[in-house]
Amino acid sequence: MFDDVLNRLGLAAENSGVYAGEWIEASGGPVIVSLNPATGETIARVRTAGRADYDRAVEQAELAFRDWRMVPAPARGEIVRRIGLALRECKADLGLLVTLEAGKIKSEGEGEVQEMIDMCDFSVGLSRQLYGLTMPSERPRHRIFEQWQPLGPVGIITAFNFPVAVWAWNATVAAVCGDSMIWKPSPHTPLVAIAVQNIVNRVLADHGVAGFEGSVFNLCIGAGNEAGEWIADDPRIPLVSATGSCAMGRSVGAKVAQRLGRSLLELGGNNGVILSEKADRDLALRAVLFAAAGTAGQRCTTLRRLFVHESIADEFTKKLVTAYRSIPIGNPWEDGVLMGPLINEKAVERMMQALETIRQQGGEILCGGNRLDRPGNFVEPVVVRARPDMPIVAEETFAPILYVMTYRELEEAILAHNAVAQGLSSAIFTDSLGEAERFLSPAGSDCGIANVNIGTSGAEIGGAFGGEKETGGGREAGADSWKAYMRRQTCTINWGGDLPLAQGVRFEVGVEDRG
Ligand code: UN1
Repeated sequence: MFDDVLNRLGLAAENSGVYAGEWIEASGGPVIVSLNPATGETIARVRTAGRADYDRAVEQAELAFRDWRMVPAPARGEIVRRIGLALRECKADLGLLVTLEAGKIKSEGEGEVQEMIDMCDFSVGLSRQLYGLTMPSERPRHRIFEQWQPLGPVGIITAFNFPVAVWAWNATVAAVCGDSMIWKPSPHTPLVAIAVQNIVNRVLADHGVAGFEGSVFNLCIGAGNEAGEWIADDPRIPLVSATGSCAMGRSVGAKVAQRLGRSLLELGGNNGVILSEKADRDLALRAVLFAAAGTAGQRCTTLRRLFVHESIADEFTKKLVTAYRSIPIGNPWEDGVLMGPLINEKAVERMMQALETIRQQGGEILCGGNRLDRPGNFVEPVVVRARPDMPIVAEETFAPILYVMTYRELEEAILAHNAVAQGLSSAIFTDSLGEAERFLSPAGSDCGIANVNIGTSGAEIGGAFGGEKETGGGREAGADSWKAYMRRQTCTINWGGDLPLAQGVRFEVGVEDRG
């Protein structure tokens, strides 16, 4: 049905999943099938990497790094600028492919490509702003400064739910920082990764920096977790940036730490909103709907826990349930649809198990929770009346389940809000300056993202993205996240003829000519 889109993005019925300077045969792993989660139909097949295929890709990244690091950063930025231009041209096609493969609604599919474009623009600017500080030296005729050097091949592990934007968070920044890379996407969304690689290849073929070996951008699609483990264990890869579940991060983080490598982890969230009685409730209702049911509850920033002031809880919950029942669910490429399917059958099963556990733990399901009687992985979004002490509330179920709880004092709400292992995104809805500032104070939200009068999801790329505690502590995208992709070097230059030592230490050896 969408064959022309696939054609334009360079996809065939069966594709190689490994790019190592060229698309290679990739015979080491099994052939995987990309399914449209809205229909259950096969979109295309992908041959996945075995160890030898992976090694070829890393070798290409290593080779390219030697030359890429010597290309001036603004010239690297120029390549990224051209990638941004190419993405603008294929925004509709690539966005639609995200919709077909990940099940996101059309505007969100295109939004992801927009996020990639934004990252390109940001990184181009960054390519002239990889600033190092200069410090005054305590010694005469000395200068101290720090500079940021390229790091090496970066491993990029991404999840199905932001299958291309998260690549851009990492790849565009890594590229201007002078790093080459190897990308391991989710096996649920291999086609969008191949399409992105094709776009990058086209740009490099037309405008690449001539005369160097290897390949800066490489792709290695694995059938399961293996390829991620190869990256995590590989001392040739000084930085592993991984986005996904806490379980994945724990495994990858431990392996990278074992070899004393560097990891940048962006893991699960269990994001909360505090809704004060002093808030604009209509605004809050709209924000809660997008944050909790948008992307079918499959963002790491999805709102999962809503703490409502007890004085407005009944009225707000009633409105919420009415709104939930009117969310249009359906084929994500159709206009007007706001909620598409879950990514796969397993995700539906996990959601159904979670609903069972919720009932057992005394949660009251106020609406939703049925699987739709049609092909694809469609479910109704769920509102649950819950208590913060229900164990399941502390878990991240990657599905549209919203726990509504009540509070009396703000302090109590903040405590309950912070009482989970994850620390990604959070928000308060209030028109009280005092309440808002309390939420943003050191004794407030403990998350990497803390918002006021705006939901937990849908962050812009300009700010650093990531979270604390079991979310992993990494920061990607904007602000000064680039520093993770470079090595810091402190340099002291002595331009005088003497050799004074720091801290006044004296170390004089009688070396003068005694004749
Ligand atoms: C994720 O779910 O992995 O803030 C990332 C947001 C998006 C990124 C989510 N910009 O919801």
